[in-house]
Amino acid sequence: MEKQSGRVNLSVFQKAKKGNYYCGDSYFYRETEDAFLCALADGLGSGEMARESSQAVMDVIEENPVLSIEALVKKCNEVLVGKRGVVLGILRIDFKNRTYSYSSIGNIGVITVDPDGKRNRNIPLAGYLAGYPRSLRVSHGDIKEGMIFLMFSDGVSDRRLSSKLTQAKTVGQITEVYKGLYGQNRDDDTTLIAIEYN
Ligand SMILES: [Mn+2]
Repeated sequence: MEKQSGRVNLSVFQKAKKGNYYCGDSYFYRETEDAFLCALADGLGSGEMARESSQAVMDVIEENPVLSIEALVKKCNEVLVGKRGVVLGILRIDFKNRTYSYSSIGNIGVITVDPDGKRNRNIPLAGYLAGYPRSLRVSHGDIKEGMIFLMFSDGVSDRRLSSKLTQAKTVGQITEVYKGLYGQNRDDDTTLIAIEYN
């Protein structure tokens, strides 16, 4: 999946765990005049039930794209009552203020790569969302042209996201190279989203 218009380029590599039809990971993105929003959820376990939870959370985000990250997480939590839990990452880029913010609950990885190649790996909060309130940490920063964000489920080991991989020229190349090197190696549902701000 690739998007190459607007201010943000995006490329996604997604595959279900070996032998599964349903991928338990779901993602959503949307770009408007004001902002870019991207979210990734990994339903606990795998298969159809995992998919149901991660998709329910993406539906909430799709229906409420202007809410703050904190408010989105709260709403996502509400929809999970009686369902399997999820881990969740949300990234928002605000074009007017030229800032970004993201939050990760549980094992959704976020790596930022500055235009000069400096990488920063977010340490996600432990745990998961499962219908009860929980604390949250939101990271903020100023966006720079050429900045890259990688958001990925735990089917992607961050050891595989080497600086060589992130030096690729386009987001499409990042996911292509990943797929070529590790695409067959899937002990878990795998989603890698590469995002570049222009
Ligand atoms: Mn997983």
